[in-house]
Amino acid sequence: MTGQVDTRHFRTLFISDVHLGSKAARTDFLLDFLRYHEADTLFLVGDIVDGWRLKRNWYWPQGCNDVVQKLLRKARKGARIVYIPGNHDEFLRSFPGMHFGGIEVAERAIYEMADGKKYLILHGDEFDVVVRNARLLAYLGDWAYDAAIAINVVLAAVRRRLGMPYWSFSAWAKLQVKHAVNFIGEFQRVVAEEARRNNVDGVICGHIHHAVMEDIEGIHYVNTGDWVESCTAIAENHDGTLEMISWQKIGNTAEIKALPKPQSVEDMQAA
Ligand SMILES: [Mn+2]
Repeated sequence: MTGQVDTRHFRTLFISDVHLGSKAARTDFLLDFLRYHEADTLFLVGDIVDGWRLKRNWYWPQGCNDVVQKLLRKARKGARIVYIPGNHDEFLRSFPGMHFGGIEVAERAIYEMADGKKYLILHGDEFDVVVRNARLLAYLGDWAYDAAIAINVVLAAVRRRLGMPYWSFSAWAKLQVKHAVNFIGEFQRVVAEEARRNNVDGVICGHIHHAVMEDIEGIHYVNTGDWVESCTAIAENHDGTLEMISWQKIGNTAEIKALPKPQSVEDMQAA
């Protein structure tokens, strides 16, 4: 099949975990994706730039500039772009409400789809500590849950001060292969619970590099995946329905290229 790929237009697009500045970032696939997909609103759901990686070792090939230019051009042409920082680009968290080049920065957002359903949009790293200590926290109760999230924020800041890399959920989960599925399930459950606390119908997050759309006890849990391995985005159609798009190809063809597996611990730590 070599059929033409037409540009598709959506009400909203959600992408996350591009990790620009890391060698694992698939800027080639992302650029191609952005070429064929337009939206009125584009949410960048965190870890778009890998500030942690860049601080240690500056790596910024032309592909990274091309992605940034493409996004800025979309903003100039009238798309609303909202950047929700993640743990790897948390330097932006100091600037909520800031605008740069037509891009708004917000810590999290509540967004209404065309069908009236409301979604909480956040990156998700604040729940790492809850996932890792799920059993203990369940035993200690609600106060410990809130305290754990607060402590996670402080610990991340301390680690950053000391120049230590951010603890990586997906690298850690991959190393604990036997338990990884449980950890992913626990993350999804905790994030869905946060959506329930916010009285919304669903949640769209990133962080764990595990793209999925599913119902979790009445909450629509949606994860955007990443542009390191899965190369996925979530799109909202004009009727409010959501779909997952996987884009591991280049050029105006239907050819799908196999993605190489991450080569090193460095790549895995991109998460
Ligand atoms: Mn993250």
